[in-house]
Amino acid sequence: MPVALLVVVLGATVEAMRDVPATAPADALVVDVVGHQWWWEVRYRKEGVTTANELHVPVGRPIALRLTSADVIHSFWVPELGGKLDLLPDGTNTLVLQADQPGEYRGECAEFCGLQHARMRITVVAEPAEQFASWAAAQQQPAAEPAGVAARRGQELFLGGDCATCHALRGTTAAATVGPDLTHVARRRTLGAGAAPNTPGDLADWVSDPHSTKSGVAMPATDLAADELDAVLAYLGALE
Ligand code: HEC
Ligand SMILES: [Cu+2]
Repeated sequence: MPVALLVVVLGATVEAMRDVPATAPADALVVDVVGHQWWWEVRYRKEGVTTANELHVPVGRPIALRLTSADVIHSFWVPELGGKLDLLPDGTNTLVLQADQPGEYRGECAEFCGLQHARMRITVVAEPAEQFASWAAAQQQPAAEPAGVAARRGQELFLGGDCATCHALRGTTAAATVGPDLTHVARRRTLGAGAAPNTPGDLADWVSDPHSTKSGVAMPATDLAADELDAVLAYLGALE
């Protein structure tokens, strides 16, 4: 009995493995996904879009994820979309997936990668082609110009201080890639790879001390004075 059962399971496994394409179809949307401790960098190179912890995809089109890592081994896993593949620091693995239904699919890092491994989540947002196209068009825009005195001061503080040594804001002088691209941060659903929802209160907590939300993150607590922090928050909160 056990032998017969194993043979059946083996047969089913081989069949399933055949269904997982090894190479990307020609019409696939190519997205680079880079694992970091503990967040996901998401780049649509051809479209000129960079974001984090959120993978937007058009429904019904194959997506070729080019997976790599900036540090240790991570693993991309979105159970409802199938497939699980490692992100290696010294190579690129390609995972092809497709969402047939619009919706949000939760995923996570499936390889222990350090202290906050459990808070390394990713959301796949599958939307109809036109909606995806308008999302991408909005993401291609440079960071919104600050409106108002507080936001303008916030931008100066951001660009002149520590923030710009780790983060990028397209259209400004900030171009660092240590942390997530913040060009359209106000549009994202979560902060810190799913560690907190992206509300004004959580954003304030995160910027003043990210370790209270996600201890051990590679971002220091800020040394900005209270009014400076408010200005930076006014600026970031408007980066739609
Ligand atoms: C030493 C590098 C470093 C500095 C300096 C730094 N950050 Fe970060 N920041 C990071 C990293 C790394 C993350 C991602 C952490 C994670 O999710 O594990 C991050 C995440 C964030 C996020 C959440 C983004 C998201 O989509 O989840 C915001 C907002 C942010 N930083 C704002 C700021 C601001 C404002 C400053 C300046 C006051 C700043 N950071 C300074 C490295 C840095
Ligand atoms: Cu990981």
